[in-house]
Amino acid sequence: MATAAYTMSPLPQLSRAVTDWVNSVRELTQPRAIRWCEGTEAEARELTAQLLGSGELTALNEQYFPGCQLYRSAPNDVARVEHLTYICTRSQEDAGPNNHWMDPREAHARMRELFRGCMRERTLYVIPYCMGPIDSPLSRCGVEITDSPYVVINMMIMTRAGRAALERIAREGRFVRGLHSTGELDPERRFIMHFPEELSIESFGSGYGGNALLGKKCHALRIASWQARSEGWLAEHMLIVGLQNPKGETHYVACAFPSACGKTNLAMLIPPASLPGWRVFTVGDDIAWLHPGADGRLWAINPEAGYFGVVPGTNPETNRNAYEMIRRDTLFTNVGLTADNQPWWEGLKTGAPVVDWQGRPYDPARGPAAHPNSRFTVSAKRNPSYSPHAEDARGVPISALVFGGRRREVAPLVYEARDWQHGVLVGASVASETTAAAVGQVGVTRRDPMAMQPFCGYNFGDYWQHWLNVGAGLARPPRIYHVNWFRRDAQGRFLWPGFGENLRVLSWMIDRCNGKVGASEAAIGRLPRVEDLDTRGLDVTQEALAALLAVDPTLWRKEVAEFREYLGKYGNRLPPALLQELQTTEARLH
Ligand code: OXD
Ligand code: MN
Repeated sequence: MATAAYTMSPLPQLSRAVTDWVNSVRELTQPRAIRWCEGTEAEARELTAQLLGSGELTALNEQYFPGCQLYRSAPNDVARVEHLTYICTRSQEDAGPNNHWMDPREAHARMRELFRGCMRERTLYVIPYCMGPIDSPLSRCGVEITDSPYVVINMMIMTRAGRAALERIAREGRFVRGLHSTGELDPERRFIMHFPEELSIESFGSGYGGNALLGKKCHALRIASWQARSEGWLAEHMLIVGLQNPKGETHYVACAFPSACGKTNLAMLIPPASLPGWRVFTVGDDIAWLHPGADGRLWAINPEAGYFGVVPGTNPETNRNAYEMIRRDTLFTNVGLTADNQPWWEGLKTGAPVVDWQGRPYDPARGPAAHPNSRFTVSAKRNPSYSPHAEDARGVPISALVFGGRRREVAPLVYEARDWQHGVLVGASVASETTAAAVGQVGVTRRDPMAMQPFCGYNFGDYWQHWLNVGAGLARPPRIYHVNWFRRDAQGRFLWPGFGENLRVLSWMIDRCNGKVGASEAAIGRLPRVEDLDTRGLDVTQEALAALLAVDPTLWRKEVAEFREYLGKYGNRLPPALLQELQTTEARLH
């Protein structure tokens, strides 16, 4: 909302605080030029043309993928680096055992040495951005300084970037400062530092995704989770989806799953033909900011404006909306190429790769054509199921919160927490098999409370207490669930078809919220009986359904004992109410 006074001003004149900071960074980093981002389409086109000209981007087949480009990252820079990601609070305990910690003075000193003169032959870009609808009181702003034009074009898709954001910063007088340089892409000189007490981020040595697009994980989760605690709301690793039932009632559900567990697919779910009359609307696919509303409900906005999604596996059966969405005006990173210059990835049922993600002739002996963490960056407006309420300033009201993980066994298809306090325990107990979204071993089960292990900007003990406080203040709290789409049988086969069929589970939750359907009491919470699920047209045997809804007390006693041991790390920061809930569950299991 540009005001007349602002409209004609050059950007550096809008906010003294931003300009002072840019000047101090210029002195430190010594760029050849400075460029402030207006956020216009013409500017995005010009930058893209520049990157195409320099060979950093490759244009894709214009007939089948109009307006699409390919970017190849350095082969040693392909995922988030959790082991090099730090929370730098004055007290180590405030960062908690869930984070790597460094003293802020030491971190600043190290980073200053890395940043000194690092932009000498480069342009410094200033990207003012707003996380959330530009006119929403729930949104928060930041400014990223970077020397990577690839980061700029990503940020212009993923956030509301440019003049309007800077005008808002000028009005509000506060913003998150994010300083980024790709450095030399040396993994030995790579750090992603967060200073929640200063609302600032310093990232050096990576140009990839969450390490470099500072609005996303660094701001909208790590720094925002800290901000949210002091302001009474929640910043969560959750998709937001609107589900309209055949009667025309829409319920919004927010779901927290670890990275690469299908959040984007669930957010864009296509109802199966055997469930006619349902419609699904995407509000967000990765991050939700949840604010208590005056009506006692929880209201959510998606702070992002685009999707930075995992490409492999995307096809018309797994996610038709995403498949259609990424066929134009999309930036691909680290996918393979076909002979006629179309992007190619594993799980795409058509075409064949001739070039792999590193630009080499494709040879299956060298691994997949597309990197398992290859990504698309695309505007949310390209999503055929984009919700008409995704831009609402007040957000959307949340009926249910869902936690989940990727578990071969133990966790049933779905269960419901008894109340909010029990729901916090359920969320805290999430564990999941790791994926390629972060550097490290893939497929090992790790604790990932609320799917926030890599993203919570402070001590989990304090975070769970904050969750309890937020719930205690809600007159009409959402119900809380846990799901597991990834249960397998003894032969290792998935028991549940997933994808569109997940709507059957979500529909049970909505009916629970409306008081229309039953459940059976189990030690861990409430589960649907087979007859409570809408199984019309579902191709799953009765035995498989029974296995999916089974709770094995022996496995669960072991699970809960491991969880108790894990919680021990949080010592006296652990909320007593959470321990009480754990005791209740233990007693029920014995
Ligand atoms: C992501 C992640 O990129 O969670 O969304 O890793
Ligand atoms: Mn994510």
